[in-house]
Amino acid sequence: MKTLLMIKPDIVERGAYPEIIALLLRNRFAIRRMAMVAFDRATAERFYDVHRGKDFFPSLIDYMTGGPVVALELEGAAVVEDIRAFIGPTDPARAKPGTLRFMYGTSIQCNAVHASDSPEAAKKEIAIAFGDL
Ligand code: FUP
Repeated sequence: MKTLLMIKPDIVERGAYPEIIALLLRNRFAIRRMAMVAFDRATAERFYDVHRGKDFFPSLIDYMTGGPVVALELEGAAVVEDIRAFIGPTDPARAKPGTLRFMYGTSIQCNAVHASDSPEAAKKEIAIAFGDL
């Protein structure tokens, strides 16, 4: 099973992404591919298609296109649920110590990382992030 973890632009901008990669490796997540990618608006909108029309959508797209992200393809038997547990809930204020969003998130929007929420979403999101045809 594969999934996508994405480190968001403000974390990349402030140079904290190597720490997150180190934490992933420490926690024995297997990284299969990794790339720094600058999303254009159309690509970011396709990535967050399920949120199109919501009030936070324009702001989310501004944020996600504000600088490059680091995309990581992870592989493991239960990696979709394991990485979701490791990042914590969407709102960093509700996240538990030890989770990436607790450690690096500053608001619901600036919550440090994204991880696919199902194997189907992972397939779509990996293809978008890595530009697979
Ligand atoms: P998650 O699966 O935890 O990334 O959360 P969602 O798919 O619900 O939301 C995707 C992204 O939309 C979040 F990471 C941040 C943004 N968002 C907001 O900015 N405000 C909200 O109220 C909800 C989500």
